Amino acid sequence: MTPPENASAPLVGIVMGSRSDWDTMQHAAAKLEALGVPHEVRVVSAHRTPDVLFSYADTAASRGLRAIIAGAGGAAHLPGMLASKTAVPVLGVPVQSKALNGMDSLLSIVQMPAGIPVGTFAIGNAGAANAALFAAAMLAHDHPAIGEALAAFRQKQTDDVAANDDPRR
Ligand code: RP5
Repeated sequence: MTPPENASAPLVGIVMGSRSDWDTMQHAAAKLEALGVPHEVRVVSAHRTPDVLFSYADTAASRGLRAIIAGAGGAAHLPGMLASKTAVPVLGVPVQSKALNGMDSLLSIVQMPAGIPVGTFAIGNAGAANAALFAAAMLAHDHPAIGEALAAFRQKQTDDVAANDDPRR
């Protein structure tokens, strides 16, 4: 018999290349929190802690993670390297870099050669928030409470626009 799933075990891992990415990646965490998606947050650098990256990827599926949201800036190898080491879907968030405004991050993450996909989101805060909403959508079928929270979020967003449709008010 399959043991019951631990309701508080993280389903989504949020990882980032540096603590300096948290300003951006906190928007993913906030959305997951609001939707009641169990998640964890870690700094894992492809360049500075490659062994940690490998072990994080190696254990992701067996620990119950169903999606990894990976944010990085500059030569942003983290999402692609994670994807190369785990079958857990990786959602990449290009962090806005100082030198090139995040174009470097975006191209590093989005231009994966065929064979190892990384879902790539917008540069910066919007990308982090949308990666979380996407992860929630991936989980919705198997976790109805997450699906209901996501539907309620979307309905409220729609209602807010309708209730404020005159920009002069
Ligand atoms: C990347 O280098 C990180 O993802 C971060 O966006 C960027 C700069 O890192 P720090 O020098 O701020 O640690 O690996």
